Amino acid sequence: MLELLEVPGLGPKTAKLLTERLRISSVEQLERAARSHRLQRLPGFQAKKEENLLKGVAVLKKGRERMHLGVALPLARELLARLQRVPGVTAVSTAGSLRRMKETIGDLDLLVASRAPERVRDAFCRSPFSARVLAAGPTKSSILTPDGLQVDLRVVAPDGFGAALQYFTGSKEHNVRLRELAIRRGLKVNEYGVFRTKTNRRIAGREEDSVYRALGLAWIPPELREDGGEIDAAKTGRLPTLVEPRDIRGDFHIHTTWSDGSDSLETVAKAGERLGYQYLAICDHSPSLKVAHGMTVQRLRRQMTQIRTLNARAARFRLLMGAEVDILADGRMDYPDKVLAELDFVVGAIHSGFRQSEAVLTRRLIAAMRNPYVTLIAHPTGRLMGQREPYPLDLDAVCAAANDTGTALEINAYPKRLDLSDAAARRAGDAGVMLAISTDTHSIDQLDHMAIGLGVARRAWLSPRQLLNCLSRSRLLAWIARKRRRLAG
Ligand code: DGT
Ligand code: CA
Ligand code: CA
Repeated sequence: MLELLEVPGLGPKTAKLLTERLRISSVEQLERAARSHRLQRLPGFQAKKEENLLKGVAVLKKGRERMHLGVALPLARELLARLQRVPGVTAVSTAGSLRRMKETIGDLDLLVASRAPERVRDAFCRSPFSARVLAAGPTKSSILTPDGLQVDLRVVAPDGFGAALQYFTGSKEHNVRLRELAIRRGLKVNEYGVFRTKTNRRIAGREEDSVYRALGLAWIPPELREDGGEIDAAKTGRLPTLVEPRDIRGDFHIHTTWSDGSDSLETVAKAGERLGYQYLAICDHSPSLKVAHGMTVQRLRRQMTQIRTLNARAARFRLLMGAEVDILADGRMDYPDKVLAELDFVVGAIHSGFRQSEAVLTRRLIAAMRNPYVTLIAHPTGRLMGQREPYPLDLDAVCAAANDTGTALEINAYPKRLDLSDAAARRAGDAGVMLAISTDTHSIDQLDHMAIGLGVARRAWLSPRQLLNCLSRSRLLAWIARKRRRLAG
């Protein structure tokens, strides 16, 4: 029954009915029964309900097939640290979709340079991460981790590391384009290097950047290698200056024990200071979100007092007084304007009424953006990978309103959200919208999800000037004040 409860939209009552009446205990059995319309024999089961359960199964299966970055990144980090220590290893790197920071990863690809490949293979296949060895050759091995995730390892000679890294980073589509370009220039690219077609002489391959240079291109950051115009941009010197970790001055949308977070204001402040940030915006929930212990106005004001006290002790770092405020079904905010005006930073979020139509949801978000005090729209499409599809939204209209009102849109870095997605964030960025990466942190270890949000921002071709996080504290506050002045008068 527990497995059935993982299906989005399937509650305990239905699960009980399914196990007792139809002896269904797995997601696979449920899918088969729904497809052959056996569920409709149960009391109270209409075709619509059967259809909805099938949709839930599809969402769940999609989430299971591929791992999200929150799982893949730490796993890769640990494996690489282990391989780095094997004698004879001169370089290690991630490759494939993880190096490109795609939002979900099919299998993990790792690349190692070494003159003693057998030692690397043995260390890999005998590590505690290997529950089953699928292949163990001198240059290519594959394992399954105890959680059933596949990891592919390739070991190459040090003088071909760059070419192999380029090749195994992909994407396949990017590599196809690159090979076409090479042929037009009388060259050949493969996993061993760049060669002149006529003489078969190798002209590049030790460093990845030499591969691109040999083809007349600037080095292309892995996050852009999706055949989305990056090769033309590299040819003509129009690659964006992508945002880097060191550009990030702070984080927004942080929860504490005042609502549903697990760390105190003080702990969060210390963690932000340790990260070298100038600011963290504390954004606990508003009263409508009862399940998350939303704060009454009175409690919010008590929290503000405590933040002021903490800030008085800090030297360079500051907590910003904020809130994650529900956007109600009719587009009004869950705190009155005069309370919002007391805050430094206001995140507007939809947490209910996901089934409204596209027109209504779009109007609702735009109404929130017209509020002078709303700084940022959180997780604009509401998706939760493996759990909930995004709700329908007119993204172009939302972007236009964001520009009009001076409101930023969020790239929520929580691994199951990544909302806006890379594609949507690129569209918003192209439309001139200001974006913000927030970790939506509920415990301080999640502040590290910034790296994942940065991956999305980079895949969206974003530069520091397009991100709120890259503003110094005083510029950030000035940016917020401008909207308030313009719309509140
Ligand atoms: P994934 O694993 O589905 O998230 O996506 P990738 O991009 O990691 O794909 P994967 O693991 O099949 O292959 C890793 C990289 O190897 C891929 O990005 C491009 C490169 N590659 C080069 N030639 C080929 C080829 O003939 N087939 C495949 N599948 N990949 C190739
Ligand atoms: Ca892969
Ligand atoms: Ca692979």
